Amino acid sequence: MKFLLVYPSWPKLEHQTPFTLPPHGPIVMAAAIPSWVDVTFVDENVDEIPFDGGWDFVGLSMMLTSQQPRGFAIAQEFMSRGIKVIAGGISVMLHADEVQKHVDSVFYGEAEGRLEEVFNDFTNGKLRSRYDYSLNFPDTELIGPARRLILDHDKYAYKGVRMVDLFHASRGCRFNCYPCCTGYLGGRTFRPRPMHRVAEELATIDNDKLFVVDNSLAQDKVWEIELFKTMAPFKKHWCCHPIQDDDEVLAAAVDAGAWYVYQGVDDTSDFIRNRINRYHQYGIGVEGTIILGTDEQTEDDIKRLVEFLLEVKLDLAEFTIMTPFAHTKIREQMEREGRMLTYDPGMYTADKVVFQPKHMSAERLQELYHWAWDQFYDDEPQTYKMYKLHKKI
Ligand code: B12
Repeated sequence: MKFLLVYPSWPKLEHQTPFTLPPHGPIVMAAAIPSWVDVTFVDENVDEIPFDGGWDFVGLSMMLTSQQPRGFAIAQEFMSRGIKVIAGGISVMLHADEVQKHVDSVFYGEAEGRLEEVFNDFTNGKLRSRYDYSLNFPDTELIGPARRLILDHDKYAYKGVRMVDLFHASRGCRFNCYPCCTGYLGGRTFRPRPMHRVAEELATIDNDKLFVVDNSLAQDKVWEIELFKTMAPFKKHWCCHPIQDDDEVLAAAVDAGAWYVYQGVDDTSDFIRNRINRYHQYGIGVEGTIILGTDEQTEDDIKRLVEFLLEVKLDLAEFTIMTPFAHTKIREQMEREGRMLTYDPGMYTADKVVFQPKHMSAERLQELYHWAWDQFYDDEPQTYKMYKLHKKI
């Protein structure tokens, strides 16, 4: 049976350096597909979709809300050829009812241990319109090494440098931060993968650079140190979301090859300044992920924030406009206060204003977004800062 798994393209952030990272959800999902299925994968961010490849069944994997308009057009192309389409992934879980209108079947939840049933149903002509495993997380022991061989690795390079490979050591998140929906998706209980499974997967990765995509590594100190000890022998350089601010943890992270972290920076507090200094003291770089347009920020605060980022010598900065994505605390607040301006998924790219800001007009926030990128990278362009970060390793 010929199954085509498609990852629809999405627009990059305006101002962002145009490189593409390899996808993660689709290759983790593909590892759970029964061995009797012949799988081909296409990432439309780097390749053309082979619509007429003689496919029996098509899967759409969608991570971002902004992938949906393209995803639905792709589904339509295949369905008009009489081919059944199933959709899964983060964006499908966040918008299941909407997605349901555009595909034959919606898969809601994590795929491990569930796909034998889906493919058997399809083969027997009994594909269901919805597979709902939202409240039923699989045992993390079932998460095998992601199926990286279905990726065309040559497509994921920038100026001749191979991009990171994505990898995860846990699911779920015990934090519940205002702009984030991961607690809704993977549950508020931290679910680590068994260390022998982590090591098994690391042994299959031929790239020396990784992005550890776990929501936050700072979930459990004992686990974090054990993870770093497991990673150390593989001699990778890796970036990740926040690491716990603790000497023992940071030292273990450095031993294991910590390269840089993505650190949310929404204000100019001493807490944030100290956090950045501590990473730097340990030789760990910091890419700030900066959300513009929170209710706490006036126009002056945004200007001060960008000065602060230069002062604390952030290695890189990624600015986004606050976006009240579905199933987040900030979305609930904006809806309660009647401040949502649009629900058009194509606008949810994180570089467009989709809500009414508290202290300025939507137009002014949009202008400040462009200003922030230009101002931060005025002296040293993004490509040069990226080059410096790469030179560290
Ligand atoms: C990796 C990642 C990225 C990578 C993606 C690389 C790539 N090429 O795809 C990068 C860094 C590019 C990225 C960018 C962004 N991201 Co991001 N990202 C993630 C992250 C951290 C991990 C996703 C992941 O790998 N999960 C683990 C995998 C295994 O889980 P999964 O995808 O759900 O897959 C499982 C199931 O869903 C299922 N499945 C998946 N596909 C399919 C298909 C079928 C057919 C079936 C049956 C099943 C199935 O099987 C899998 C195994 O069980 C998530 C947060 C999180 N922890 O989930 C945010 C997340 C997806 N990102 C988010 C956001 C906001 C962004 C940005 C918009 C803004 C930003 N700067 O963060 C930007 C994009 C900006 C732009 N316009 O370019 C939001 C989503 C918001 C939304 N509703 O759109 C998330 C949820 C984080 C959050 N804070 O809320 N991101």
